[in-house]
Amino acid sequence: MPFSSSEKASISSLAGKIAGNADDIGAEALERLFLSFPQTKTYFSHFDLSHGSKDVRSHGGNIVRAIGNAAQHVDDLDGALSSLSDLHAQKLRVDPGNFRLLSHSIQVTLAAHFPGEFTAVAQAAWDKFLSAVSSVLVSKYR
Ligand code: HNI
Repeated sequence: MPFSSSEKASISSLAGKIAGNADDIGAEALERLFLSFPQTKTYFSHFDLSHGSKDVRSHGGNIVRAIGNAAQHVDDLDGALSSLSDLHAQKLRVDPGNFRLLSHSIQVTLAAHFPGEFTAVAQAAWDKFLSAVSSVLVSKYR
């Protein structure tokens, strides 16, 4: 589904704001994921999952940077996320249901950090964007 120009504006504005703080925002989203949905921790048994750990911060930063890159290519998410899509489908084999859980945790994190900007309209744009990103990341499973 294409993105309207106002959706693109909501996505790129917040993506720009989290880029400078990628490790913090990403670590918080992951911590929320692991606390609210403990079953997701099974994919990270090789990580130190304690609060503020280097593993969680660095992986959180990777996720936020990947989202930032996707935000700059909303009209070509398939192309922008192609190698990440291969990785998640072929190597990591993350159950597709987990992507909704991470998308939710990311949105809660955005709401907590940007209460003024993360309006209902902005959230709808981010929800659409994160579902589109997730669709690409699970598209190569079949
Ligand atoms: Ni995901 C690795 C981005 C959803 C489990 N993931 C990555 C990397 C990026 C990334 C970037 C690092 C790639 C590399 O090393 O080249 N992951 C994303 C994005 C989403 C997502 C943008 C959705 C928005 N990943 C998920 C979900 C799970 C998940 C939902 C499981 C619950 N990802 C992993 C695991 C790794 C991973 C596991 C490997 C981590 C490691 O370093 O060993």
